[in-house]
Amino acid sequence: MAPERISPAKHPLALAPVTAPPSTVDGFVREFLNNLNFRQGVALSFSSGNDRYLALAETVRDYLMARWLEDQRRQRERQAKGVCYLSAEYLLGKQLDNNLLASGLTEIATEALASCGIDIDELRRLELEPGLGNGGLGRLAACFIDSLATMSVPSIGYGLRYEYGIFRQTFVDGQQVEQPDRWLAMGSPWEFPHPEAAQTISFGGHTEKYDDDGVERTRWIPAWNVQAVPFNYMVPGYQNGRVNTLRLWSAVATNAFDLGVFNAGDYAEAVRAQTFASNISKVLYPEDSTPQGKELRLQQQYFFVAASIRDFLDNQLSEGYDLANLPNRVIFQLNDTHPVIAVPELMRVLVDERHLEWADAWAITQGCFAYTCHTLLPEALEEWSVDLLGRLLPRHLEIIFRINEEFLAAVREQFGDDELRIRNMSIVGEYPHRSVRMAYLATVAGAKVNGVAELHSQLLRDKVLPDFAEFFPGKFTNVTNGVTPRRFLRLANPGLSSLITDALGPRWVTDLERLRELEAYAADPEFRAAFAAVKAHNKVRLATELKARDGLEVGDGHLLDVMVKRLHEYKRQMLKVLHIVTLYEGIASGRVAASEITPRTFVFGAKAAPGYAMAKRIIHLINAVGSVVNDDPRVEGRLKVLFPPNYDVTLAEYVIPAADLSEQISLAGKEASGTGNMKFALNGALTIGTDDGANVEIRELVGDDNFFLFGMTEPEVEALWAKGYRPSEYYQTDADLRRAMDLIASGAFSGGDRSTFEPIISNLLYDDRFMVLADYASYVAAQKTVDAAYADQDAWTRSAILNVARCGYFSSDRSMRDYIDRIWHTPPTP
Ligand code: 26W
Repeated sequence: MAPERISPAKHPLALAPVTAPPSTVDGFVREFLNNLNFRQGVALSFSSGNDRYLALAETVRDYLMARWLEDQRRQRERQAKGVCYLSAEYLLGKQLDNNLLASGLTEIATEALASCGIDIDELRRLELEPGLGNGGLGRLAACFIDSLATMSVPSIGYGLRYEYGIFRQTFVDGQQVEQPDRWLAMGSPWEFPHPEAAQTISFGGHTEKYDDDGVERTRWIPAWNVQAVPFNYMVPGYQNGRVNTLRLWSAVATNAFDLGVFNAGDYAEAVRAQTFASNISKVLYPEDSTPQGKELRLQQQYFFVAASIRDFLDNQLSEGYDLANLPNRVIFQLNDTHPVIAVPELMRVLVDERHLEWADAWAITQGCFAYTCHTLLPEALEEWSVDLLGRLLPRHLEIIFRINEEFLAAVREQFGDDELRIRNMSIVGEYPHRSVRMAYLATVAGAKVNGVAELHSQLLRDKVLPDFAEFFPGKFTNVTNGVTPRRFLRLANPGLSSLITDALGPRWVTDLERLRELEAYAADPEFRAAFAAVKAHNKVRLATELKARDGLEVGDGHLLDVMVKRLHEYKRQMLKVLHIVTLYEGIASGRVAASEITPRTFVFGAKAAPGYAMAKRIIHLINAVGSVVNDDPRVEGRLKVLFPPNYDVTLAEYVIPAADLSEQISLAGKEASGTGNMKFALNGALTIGTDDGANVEIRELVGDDNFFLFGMTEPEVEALWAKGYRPSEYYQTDADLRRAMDLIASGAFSGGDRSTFEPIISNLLYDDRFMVLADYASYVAAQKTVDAAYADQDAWTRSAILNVARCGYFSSDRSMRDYIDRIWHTPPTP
């Protein structure tokens, strides 16, 4: 909605540009007390912690507001080509510290609050992080929008404002129990609702053709609709005066309350529409690999993309904008297939509402979309049944059929009547039931298709979408993932940050490749000592946090061996468990002297999708092994297993800077990229990993001497699979493996009950789809080289420094530069 015309203002203040409050301690105190008194409506002496936190947040907002408003005005005025990032997930993490850092107010705020008798750290702890994502994909979206703002690239992030984010994980008798994530309960100071910009989103119904002055057109007669209300979130650039916008949509009923029905006494019916509507943005689907194909999920996807496209066309484009130029004005980046229904939606708007010719509309659409694939697991590729699509979005199904028809005609044109190829490439699949393959639709419509690491993009071309790579030669590219150094180094690791800044100056925060200059310092014993002291300090910080948070004790002076990521069989947490049980069994059986084992604390963090039974059983096993190992005097001081519940962005910010060893042990060819691997390396942890995803690029950059490689490569995995993989053979031939598996099967970790973990053992013996047993020996051998390496602390520290120095490439700023160069062509607007 273009800004409502208001008569020209006369008061000088109304004409003056919006200015931020004075960046002084006094200025901050005044702003803070104003917010506490006038916004929170309490006096300092009667205020609650939450009042003080909300007032602090509002104060930081006020300092960023001027930049934000100016940026919105500038972006709308300049009409420069921008990026619309469409993502069903944003795993943002806590906002306060990032916004303080971006506005350069951390010290002033700390001092200002202290002068009011307030410890800012206490307020930090009160913030609830918005868990609007599952894992890698959601966190990547958050890193990307941070980089776009810091690089002054005109962009908007669009998504869903789930009322309930990713579930809170608790453990009951070692088993995962999900609790609802009431992240909005204590207020949400970082969001700005704009009900005036609500969009009406339709569903269901039918379509009909009609004649429009001799032109046959189609109209959609929907059966019901809801309102999409936008909530704006600030996305501040790092100390560059820029603030981009994240616009998340929330669903409310068009007519939330039916007074007539209410007066007739049917209270439930009176609010049924509201309940029904708000369900759409009620909760995040907690799956991160296996789509459940639920109708509500498709409603969520269409809801936010339809609102986003309409919002962009109505509110970002200048009056009377010629849509033929749209590809020069915006690129809609599809964060996996979840938003791909945006393609038929834009076609519907251009053809049915703006009356463009089909061919013109299709040319525009192909120029406006690009698709990033984040997975290699066939079961993670979304397909929507033709029945469901036809019922919920009848017009979109018609459009998808026509897109497919024209696409297959072009395929026939090039390859002739190769029916098998046609069937393989059809966007509409026939078996087991008629369904729309969303990855195919995204590939056909997208100007570019990219994977998220070199190996992944290669496998996309060769294995997942080979026919499409052949048919669209120039369409496939790669952009290796990255992480924001603001949150995952500057904020999470202040000790290492000041060490780097002392050595190199402050520019590394926005130019991470400068870390390369640290290489020289690896040879400097003083720098090594300072570096090791920082790591030791981060370990104490983690130990304090885990003690306070979950009553867990980190082993003193232990090697911290960390595996934090979603629980999934392809990520092979079971390989880590078998290593721990091997070490434990060796000592418990007396075959290995405890003194021979490098003292280690194993830290796990992992949520399992609630419907993923095997993943939940593995969580149970990890906790069961932990409670036995942690209470066994024979391994006292040697082995500890910690599994703090509810791994999230905030816990990651404690764990990653403290880690010595980063576990990246997925089966080669399964992890698209990984981003935790990058965060660990940048924080001076050494990686033990397979040649999978971005591990390959990390190893290439840090050097083989500074990376513990093990396991099969992707081609070796394929070869073993082709040859026929019999996991039980490894059990029979490897005594250490057999002893470890037998100990688990014996009930030693389940009070003697052999049935508890039997499904895990039999799955490994007779299925083992992710070849845990095949890579076991190589893994355990690599872990021995880790022990040996760790014995030489100085060499270890030197290697850790080289990891930091050589991983500047993995900044999400570099990823953005690659997207701009290879896909978006949206240069920064300084
Ligand atoms: C519909 C169910 C569903 C939900 C989420 C299927 C797939 C997903 C995501 C694509 C899963 C995901 O988070 N993938 C991860 O994306 C990261 C960012 O690119 C990569 O680093 C990880 O390797 C990849 O597993």
